[in-house]
Amino acid sequence: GATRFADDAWLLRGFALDRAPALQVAIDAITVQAPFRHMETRRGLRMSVAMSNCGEVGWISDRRGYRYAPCDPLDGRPWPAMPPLFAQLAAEAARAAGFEGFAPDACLINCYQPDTRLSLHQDRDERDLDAPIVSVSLGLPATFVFGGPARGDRVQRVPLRHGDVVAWGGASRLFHHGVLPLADGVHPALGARRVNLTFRKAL
Ligand code: MD5
Ligand code: FE
Repeated sequence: GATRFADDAWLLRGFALDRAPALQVAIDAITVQAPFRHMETRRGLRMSVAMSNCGEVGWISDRRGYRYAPCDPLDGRPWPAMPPLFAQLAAEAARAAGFEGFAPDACLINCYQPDTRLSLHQDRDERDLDAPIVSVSLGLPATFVFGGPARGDRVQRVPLRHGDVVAWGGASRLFHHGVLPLADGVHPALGARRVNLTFRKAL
């Protein structure tokens, strides 16, 4: 079932579990074309999360800042297409959380290894802030940290495991969030990593 952990924020435990093997095959194919890489921030810091993308546009960061771009800066070619399996899963999860008609055009693929973290931030580079965001967790478990509209708001910790899906919309779409440093471990299917698919309508 779906658990609401904030206004318009829904945790769908195990929603992607039966599709995890197929997702993994698709992720492997995408990351042969567009390998995971550590992007640089505007300030010149290397991000600890390794990233790739599929879809019409991909999220990138470099010394010029953050943006969505149609091509992979590593080779100048368009990002791999979003597999129908991905778009279907994202739309189904959004519907299960009460967001009808979600059609993502961007999927950021985050790869965490032990010690990798994602510091508290907001997602606000997207044009349509009314569209929800759907995130799919695969591999090692992580602790998701979820705050509020202000950076200093108190945070809740939400454990995310292999196959879990979260959908955010409405008010919580712009809330601060992050991921605590990944604990050591080996997942039977994915090895020593967590892979997160973040679906967005960016254009
Ligand atoms: C992750 N990724 O687990 C998360 C999942 C990112 C990112 O945060 O920006 O790549 S997406 C979590 C998310 C998205 C939109 C809103 C909120 C959380 N939220 O309001 O908490 O790699
Ligand atoms: Fe985020």
